[in-house]
Amino acid sequence: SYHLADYLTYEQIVRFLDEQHKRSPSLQNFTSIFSIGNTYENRSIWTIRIGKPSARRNILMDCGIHAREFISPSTCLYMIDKFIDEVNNRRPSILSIFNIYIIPLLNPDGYEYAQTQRRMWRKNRAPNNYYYGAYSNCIGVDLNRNFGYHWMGEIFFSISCTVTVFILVENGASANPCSETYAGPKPDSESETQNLQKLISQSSRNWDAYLTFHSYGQYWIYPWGFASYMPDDYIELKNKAEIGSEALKRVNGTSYKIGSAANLLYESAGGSDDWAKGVGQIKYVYTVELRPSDDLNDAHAHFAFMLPSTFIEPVGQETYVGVKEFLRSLITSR
Ligand code: 0X9
Ligand code: ZN
Repeated sequence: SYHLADYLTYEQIVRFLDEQHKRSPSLQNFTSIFSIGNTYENRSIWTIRIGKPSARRNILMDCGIHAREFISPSTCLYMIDKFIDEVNNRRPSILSIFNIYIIPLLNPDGYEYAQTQRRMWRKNRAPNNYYYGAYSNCIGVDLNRNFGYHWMGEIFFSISCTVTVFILVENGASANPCSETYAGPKPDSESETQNLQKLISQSSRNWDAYLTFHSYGQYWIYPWGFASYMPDDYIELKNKAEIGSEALKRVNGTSYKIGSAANLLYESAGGSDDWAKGVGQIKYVYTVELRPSDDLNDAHAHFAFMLPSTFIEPVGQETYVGVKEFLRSLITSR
């Protein structure tokens, strides 16, 4: 296995995936690497699948939707390394049951920009100069506001037969291209959004779970984000989140809070999680907000998005254990 001492660049991540792919058994297709499509700046969004030939069920995870959340891609890379250790070993494991698809960096344009130009960049790097809607010099769409399930939290009131009043309720998403939470000119407008949706929609795969890793705050959250009511099956989602977060805590004592996105954090429409559940019809959907805690009594809270690279290992280690225990709990339930 590999020691992740620093936050890698996009180029280094591409090389890392290639090396990981090469160290898995060459005769059998235990791992494969493919691109789900390109970004606005034409970078490939790389994905790795890890699983033994007998694996029939599928799990999807992504990292790096938000550019500045560096601990997220590093945690996906850490988990890739550990899952490949595991697929290489001869004992039966969850990888005999699940193919795990991991997208370590969904927003490489934003990530590259955050690493080289502006550390606190959050959005993608698409310009906002279309000829419908307002022209703006501001760049970037918040990909986690762009997914077309209750996008912008829109509510239509039909008054009589002819007049429709369109009321925008800004559920944590903005119509202003200069905002950090700009939802885009229309739902699903961004290529990063569309590429993830295409992967989820490929009907040949039936996804058991979708986990999307963000930072920060130490939350293991389930839908919905667009409104504060709960999915019908939220008890099951909550139970599995508890299994994962309890295992995670046993590693380094890190505690996570569990709840629905709108209740635990704030209402915000257009998230990849809401889309995965509402449109993609995936049952177990979670946004995991990694370290640090956002509790100001916590010694590490002040690091916020700038978690030092010394945290890559402990965060990766505990998250891997939590995710694995969560996956194990899925084996018997279906
Ligand atoms: O606001 C977000 O997009 C996420 N938090 S972050 O600090 N990483 O930006 C939370 C997303 C929760 N899910 C939904 N609101 N759908
Ligand atoms: Zn985020």
